Amino acid sequence: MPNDQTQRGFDTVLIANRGEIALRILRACKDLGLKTVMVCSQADRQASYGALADNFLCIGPASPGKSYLNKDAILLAARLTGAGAVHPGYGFLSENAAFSKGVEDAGMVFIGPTAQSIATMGDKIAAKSAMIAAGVPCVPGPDSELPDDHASVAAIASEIGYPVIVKAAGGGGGRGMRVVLDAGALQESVAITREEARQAFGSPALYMEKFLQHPRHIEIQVLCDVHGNAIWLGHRDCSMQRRHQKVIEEAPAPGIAPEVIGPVAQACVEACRQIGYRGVGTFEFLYEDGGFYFIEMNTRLQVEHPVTEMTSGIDIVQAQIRAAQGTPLAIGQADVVVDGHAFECRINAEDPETFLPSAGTITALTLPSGQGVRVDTHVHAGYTVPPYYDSLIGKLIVHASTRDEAIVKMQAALLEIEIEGISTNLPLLRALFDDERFATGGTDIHYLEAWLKRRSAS
Ligand code: MV4
Repeated sequence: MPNDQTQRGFDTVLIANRGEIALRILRACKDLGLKTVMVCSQADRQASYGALADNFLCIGPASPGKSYLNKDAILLAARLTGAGAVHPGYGFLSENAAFSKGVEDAGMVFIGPTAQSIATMGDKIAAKSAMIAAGVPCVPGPDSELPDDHASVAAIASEIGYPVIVKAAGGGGGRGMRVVLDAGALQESVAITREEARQAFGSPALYMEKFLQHPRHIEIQVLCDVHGNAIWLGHRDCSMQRRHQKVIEEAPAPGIAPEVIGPVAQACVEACRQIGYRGVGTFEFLYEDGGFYFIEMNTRLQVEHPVTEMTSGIDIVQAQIRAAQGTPLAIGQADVVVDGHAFECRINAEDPETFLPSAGTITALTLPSGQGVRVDTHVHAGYTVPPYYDSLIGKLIVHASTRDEAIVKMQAALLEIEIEGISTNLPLLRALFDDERFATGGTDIHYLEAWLKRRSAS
């Protein structure tokens, strides 16, 4: 009965991903007594974490399109190995509605939301409508597609008030959007964004919002079962980013009063119930001048989930898998207690000045440890970072009673960690944890890029 949401037992999980998250998921499966199948590309055949799985299969060439994005190859591997569920991790097929449907149509469980939920949140206009219906505060601007005629578009823009931002309905994560400063730039900006949207997303549909000029990026983590129970596990600040790539994340977001975010989070949970959301999800907000404005919902496990694990004490990947099995949530909202403060540094194999990827062999590796220090990584001395994938090679996570103590702990951990043989962004991370404004907390989404500009000028 693959479509009965409450009868979804499985004893073997196929992990359709690579690197640190593949290992993270493998560990959660083992904790739950589940067997694992790991699939990989030819470039990852040597990866040592493969040997930890009960089954390790190569499904195609290095090119992601032929391996980690190859739905048929993954479904075939699942069938051949008797997997009852597929975990997509993040990136790759994790927010692909057709893949969720393909897995479930094949009689297996997709460890993630339904194809319907993924499709709704993938359409940013539909997502915004769903949020408005649940009372989630959104950025000013209509939850409908921009009309074709310029006069109507101009009327919408002046109603919102400049500056506005034009976004592709099929975009997200910073793709397919353009800021418009005044009425004179509107017509051309809309035309260009429409063409880009048509090319990139196969749909010219656009929508318009008030452009917020100095927001922070704050997100709310939710967890839902298939019985109508939904809770939130706290919030994170992910404002420290460059070109839409997060560099440092923390939980909780500093300086946010519980009475301000509480009702927003309650509305997120209500939205989950209304759409029949299942598993884990993240509501992304812009936070400016004391107000929260929904921008997108991510329907996957996120890279930065560990900071919420550290502050909530909940293993989010285990919880996600249990939810997929149809197990009712074991805890209610009152059981969620946020304890202390956590930071995550994303460690990337890249040049710390130019940000160019740095593939190659790690010749020596020293990892920090100790109370409240966690490293999520698949790499080791002798590991070769392939050039074909994302440059993330690991995450350094610390947890302490207060934000100030967590900063000190991260500074020490960043001095302990040594990675030789490839370039990494560790020098950048060390410099940021020594930055006074960052130490104060609450820097906005533009802070890092402005900081880098100042640094290269001096
Ligand atoms: C915005 C915005 C300002 N105003 N929307 C970028 C990624 C995508 N999730 C939405 N994004 C933005 N939407 C309005 N109405 C500014 C951004 C934005 C941003 C948001 C979050 C984190 C980093 C960012 C970097 C540049 C722009």
